Order: sequence, then C-alpha cells, then structure tokens
Amino acid sequence: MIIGRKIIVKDEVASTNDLAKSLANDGEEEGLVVTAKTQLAGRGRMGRSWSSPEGGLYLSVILRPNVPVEDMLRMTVLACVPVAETIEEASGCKTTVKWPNDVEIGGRKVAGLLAESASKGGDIAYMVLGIGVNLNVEPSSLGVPEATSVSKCAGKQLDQEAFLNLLLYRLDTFYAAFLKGTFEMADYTKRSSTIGEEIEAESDGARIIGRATGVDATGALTILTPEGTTHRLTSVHETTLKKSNR
Ligand code: BT5
Repeated sequence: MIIGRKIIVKDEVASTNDLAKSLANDGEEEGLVVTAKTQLAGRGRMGRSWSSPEGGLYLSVILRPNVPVEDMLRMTVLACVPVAETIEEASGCKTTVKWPNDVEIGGRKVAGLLAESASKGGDIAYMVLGIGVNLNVEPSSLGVPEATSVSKCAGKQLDQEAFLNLLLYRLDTFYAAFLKGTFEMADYTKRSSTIGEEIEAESDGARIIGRATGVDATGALTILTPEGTTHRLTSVHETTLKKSNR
C-alpha cells in the first residue's frame, strides 16, 4: 500500500492541498496523506472556493507517478471512480461522475477533486490530489444550493475513520491499476452522467455545444457538434459544463 502509509491529521488548515504541496516541495515521499477537520481557504479550480465545514472530509495525497505530464488529465478524471466507489460502498447511495472532477448523488455534487502538479523535464515531479467529500454535513450549511451530502442521502451519520480507510484503500488500488495500465475504462464510463448528454462547455474562452460522446484515452471529453465536428476538451482547469437547453 502506497497511499496512506503516512497520514498527517490537522484540525484546521488553509487548504490541505497547499500543505501537501509544500511538503512535496520539501521532498516528502509519495503516499503521504494530509487531512483536516476544516479548511479556512479550501480551493476548487479557477480560484473558486470549496466550502469546508466540520463534518466534511478534506484530504490531499502526494503522488509521484513516473508518467509524462500529459497523463495528468487522465489520472485526475479517472480518480473520481475510487471516490464514487467509496461513497457507494459506505452509504449504499448511487453515485455518478461528472467530467472532469465531480462526484454526484442524484445529480447534486457531493465530492470534488483538485489535482495540482509540478513538472520536471516533461515528467511529473509530484502531483497533489485533493479530495473534498461532503460526508456528515447538512447541505444547507454549505452555502452551495446545488450540493448534497452523503449523510443526507444515507439518512444517518457515517463513521469518518472507516470512510477514510476505505477511501485510501480504493485510491491505492486505483493508483496501482492506473500505473500498470489495467484500469478498466468501463468503471468510469458506466458512472458518467456526462457521456451521452447534450452539453454546453466553456473552454479556454470558447463556447462549444454538442453531444458528449466519450472520454478518450487521454482523459479528454469528446463532443460532437450538430455540424459534425468533434472537439476534445482537454483543460480541466478552464472548463465548465452545463446541460444544454437546446
Ligand atoms: C472542485 O472544484 O470541485 C475541487 C474541490 C476540491 C476540494 C478539495 S478539499 C481538499 C483539497 N484542499 C483544497 O483546498 N481543495 C481540495 P470546482 O470544480 O472548481 O468546483 C468548485 C465549485 O463547487 C464552487 O464554485 C461551488 O459552486 C461548488 N462547491 C463549493 N464547495 C462545495 C461543496 N462543499 N460541495 C459541493 N459543491 C461545492
């Protein structure tokens, strides 16, 4: 087991990703996990914030995959699967994944992933995979109307430590399969709430409307426009999706 061989538990931090990144910069080995009960400045993509009240799970993992920088996208996208699996296994609630980095219950966001990396000569020097799960929180306390929580769906509070252990186990299994190239893409596509949908994407300033047809081997979302052009969305950081009203 690589992920979770060392765990740092904090009460309160600005962002577990920031702490993990500074430890990674200081040479910390891969597998280190940082968790916090609450974050004062939890972050999403594009400078957005991640609401982090007590009761939620906030963690960041340092990884040092021996893969080219281009594999980052695929890894970030596919890492939604172990998070979705853990939520389902712990709560019995059905989950879906929304490209690129959301896990949902009943179409509402219950978890988000934020991967940040540093590169060295075309390879990944380190990657910090941040995960926020609304575990035992009242959705109305999040200040995000479209969010939900695992406890709300399960109708009970979940054991946080057992959940974390299961999540680390699932992440570790995923990471090993990813590195070996044995991850089953079907485990992703069967959970996708994006593939097959008419969507509208804002990507790097451009607006693309069409049908999401799949996630390719690089992790990019493929979109077929009504004119018959296929676009590949490759930028996790600059893309927002919504269902098209067309
Ligand atoms: C994400 O960004 O979904 C990535 C979230 C990653 C959070 C983890 S927690 C541990 C680690 N440390 C950090 O500082 N971050 C990571 P994005 O796709 O940009 O979504 C952000 C948007 O989700 C916000 O603009 C809100 O609309 C919504 N949101 C914020 N907090 C939420 C929450 N607790 N639950 C559901 N949705 C939320």
